Amino acid sequence: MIYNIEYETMPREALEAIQLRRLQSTVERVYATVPFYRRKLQEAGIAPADIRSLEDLRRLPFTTKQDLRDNYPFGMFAVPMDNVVRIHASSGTTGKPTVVGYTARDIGMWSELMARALSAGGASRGDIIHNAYGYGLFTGGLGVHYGAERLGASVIPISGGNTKRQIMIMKDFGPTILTCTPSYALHLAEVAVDMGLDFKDFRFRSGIFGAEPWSEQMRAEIERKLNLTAIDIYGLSEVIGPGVSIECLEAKKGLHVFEDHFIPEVIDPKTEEVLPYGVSGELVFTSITKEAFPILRYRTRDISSLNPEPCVCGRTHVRMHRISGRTDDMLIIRGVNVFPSQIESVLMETEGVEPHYQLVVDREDNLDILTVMVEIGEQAFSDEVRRLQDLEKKIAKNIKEYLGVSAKVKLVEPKSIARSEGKAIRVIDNRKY
Ligand code: DLL
Repeated sequence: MIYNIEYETMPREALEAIQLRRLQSTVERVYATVPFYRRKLQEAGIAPADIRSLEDLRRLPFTTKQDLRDNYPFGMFAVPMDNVVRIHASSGTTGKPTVVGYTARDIGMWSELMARALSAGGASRGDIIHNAYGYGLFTGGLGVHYGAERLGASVIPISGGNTKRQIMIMKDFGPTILTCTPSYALHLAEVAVDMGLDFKDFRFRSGIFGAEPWSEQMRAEIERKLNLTAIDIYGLSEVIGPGVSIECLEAKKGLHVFEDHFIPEVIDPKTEEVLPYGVSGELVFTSITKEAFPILRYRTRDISSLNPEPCVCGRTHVRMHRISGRTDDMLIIRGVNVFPSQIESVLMETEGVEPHYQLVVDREDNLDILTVMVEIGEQAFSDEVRRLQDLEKKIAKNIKEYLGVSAKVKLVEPKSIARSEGKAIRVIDNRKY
């Protein structure tokens, strides 16, 4: 079902007129209220009045994760803190997270977009939504939650983890829509089998899965094992959280971008030139309605392409291809974004450890397992076993505390990690998507 017929099926011309008006007012507002944007625009020689058509979007400077980091924590907010009612965060490239804020109106807009998304994925008022995205600083849990309530569905705010209890609740409460990461969906299916239960006996119709990369093969496996229709949902904290785009139940072919709120572009990551429809490159988003944290031309590092062809579902919003990779080295481990550089900073703060390490990522029972192999110095290597085990534990604890992700730490002999002539190979990802 289409939640907002007027906006989701708006003819292109009318949609573009709204986009232009909203873009102009966003540029005016950030110019007036965010010193970072004013400086960037001035450096590029652009005044807000220069934005006369949607084509002029290309003249605006890009925004990157580094810019957010430089303005940590609240430097890019466009309203006084008095008007900020919610703060979320996700991992930055080094120690500090990427922080975003929302006004009450932003939360209202986001709830509407998530109601639209859930609706596109097959949910409606009568549904019970089992929401196993994490609640907290991560945008997944609360994003889905507010959308589910806006839709008028019943939401079970179960959050992540405690899998056996989740299965018991599924059996007893009879939820009809499942929301979680695709890898957790497969893990749930396995645990159910271990408990002597089968998803065929549950009442799920649709699952709305995202927050990490997955593939058509994985979709087929999830649909078979969980006995439901699997829908891809995409989003990122910097733009709003989940609810930037979603597949429709009718086509399941590309994710409709909510273009009345976000303008997508695809660029060549090297030349930064805008690429035509159908060509794969880096996704860039501009928010055109957000108040607390508007963002101009945010470089997502996610790889995709855009398809403007009409869709059988009737929505007129452009579709993005499912994410096929990233242009940087960010890993997503059990839904947590992790940069190798963050692990490196933890290691570098630990005495006795050498700056040679490798991250190995595996998927066991559909759960991501991160193993950090670290070389230790000759001195430490001659220590007793117990001391080495303590060191492993200490590093694992620091990684957990610092990054929020569990890792197995393995100390290895001096000089045993292969040296490379060029770029060090820091990551071995054995997961099959
Ligand atoms: O993952 C928001 C979200 C929550 C999306 C729940 C969907 C469902 P971040 O933690 O900021 O936000 O991570 C954003 O996750 O740049 C992508 O690399 C990746 N990602 C998100 N959705 C998908 C997807 C949330 N459907 C980063 N397919 C993004 C592939 C995805 N990658």
